[in-house]
Amino acid sequence: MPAWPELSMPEVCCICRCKEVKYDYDHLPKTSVIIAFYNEAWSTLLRTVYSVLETSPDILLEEVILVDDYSDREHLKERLANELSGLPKVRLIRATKREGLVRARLLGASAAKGDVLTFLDCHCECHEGWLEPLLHRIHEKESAVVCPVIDVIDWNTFEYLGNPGEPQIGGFDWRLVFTWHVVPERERLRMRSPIDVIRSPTMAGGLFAVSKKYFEYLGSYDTGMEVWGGENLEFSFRIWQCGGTLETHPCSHVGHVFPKQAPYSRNKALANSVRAAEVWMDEFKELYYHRNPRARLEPFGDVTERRQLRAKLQCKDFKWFLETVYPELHVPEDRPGFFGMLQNKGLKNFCFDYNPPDENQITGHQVILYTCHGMGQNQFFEYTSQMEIRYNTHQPEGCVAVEADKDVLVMHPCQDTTPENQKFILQEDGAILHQQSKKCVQAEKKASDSFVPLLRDCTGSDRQKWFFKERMS
Ligand code: UD2
Ligand code: MN
Repeated sequence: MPAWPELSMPEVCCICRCKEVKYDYDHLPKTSVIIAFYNEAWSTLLRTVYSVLETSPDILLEEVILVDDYSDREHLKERLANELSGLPKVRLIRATKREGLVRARLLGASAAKGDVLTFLDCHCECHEGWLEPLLHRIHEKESAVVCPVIDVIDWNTFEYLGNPGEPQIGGFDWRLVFTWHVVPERERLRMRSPIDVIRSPTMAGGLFAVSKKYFEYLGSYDTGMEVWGGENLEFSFRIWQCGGTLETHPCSHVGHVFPKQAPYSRNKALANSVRAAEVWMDEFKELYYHRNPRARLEPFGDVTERRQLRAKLQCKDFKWFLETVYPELHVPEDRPGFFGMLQNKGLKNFCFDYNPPDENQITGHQVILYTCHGMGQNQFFEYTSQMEIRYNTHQPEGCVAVEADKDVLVMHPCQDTTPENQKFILQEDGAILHQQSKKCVQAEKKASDSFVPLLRDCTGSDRQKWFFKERMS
């Protein structure tokens, strides 16, 4: 039972309640703050360093380790070394070749003397009181990996905007893209108070604290990962499956600049995600490959050692993770022959396509037809045993629907029980019958070169025949 019965819906707290907490500073572990950077701007990098120094109680801060991942911008050379040399507790380590964020962070970790490693991106601003809750939690539970709430720093004005509403937790979709979610009710009921830690299936990746000993026990990072991407989900799966917990502390806030564009190419992200899938996801990796067929062809190197680590630590399987840690995630059925591109027979090379202007607001738009590309993503659909045509690459998922007296196909939110206007019968001859209206889905020309699926009287024509194809052949 929650400890605050006067509230009907248990709340996650705002920063005010946090200020009442008193910490036993003498008994908290000390931390090394590790900041890897590559070609970062001067002002954002220095803002990060100064904010750590100004907001971290001296007794809790062992050192700040900056790791230069072989930057080539002039201001990061001597000028930076000079600036930092006057600062207490700050050390600068330089990689001798480009390592990517995983190995750059590990360079910092191997030099660290603190009991706790606190990783930050190089364009952050720590908020007063950010550090104590993280260290307190790790002191209480060594196998807890704890993230601050990530506040937003405006990418144009660099104003600290904070975080509207309650903190959110991390998830992912079946393309292995990280997603944000509201705290589910089951978690609110588990929390002992509004300022208790919030368990999170995954982390965004950049900002977290972990006991140095526990980090090493868990196998630190997968050093086969290059540049950027994928390591956050890999580490999240590993923490949970191997016996730890991943949490966000609502009292710890750190601002972060979410840039429109990074100062480097992110073309290694796919291979990194494949490594995560290959080591941790068991048979569920197929759901990922179905939605991103390119991933199946991506060379990902050798993961033998990471699989050995999983065996050595006797980690739980991915099914356990999905059921126990992330039950909110819908697990697709992907029955053979019922997922992939949904291609028209009469119009040859045209497929169902859905491309919402905003990835986070995917419902409400019309489904169109587009030249089949075989890359999954916007052309991935699944026909389920619940008679839905699900668009389930993204989170939250969409289901194809027809509104009353309309003939166009639009995307609606999926429901636990399929609403009548979302029920389709995929017949053996390839016809897709909309059950409620008794009409068939037909490929039609909209303008000179654009096509759409529309509901029409069933005629049995080839333009009313459809088939699923997993990939281009
Ligand atoms: C998010 C994470 C980031 C990382 C990434 C997935 C947050 C706030 N940020 O992307 O930490 O987990 O997802 O990989 O959760 N860097 C290097 N060498 C490189 C590339 C990057 O040192 O080759 C540094 C970079 O300067 C920065 C950090 O790694 O300090 C993360 O990179 P980012 O800020 O470009 O990633 P972000 O925030 O978009
Ligand atoms: Mn960042």
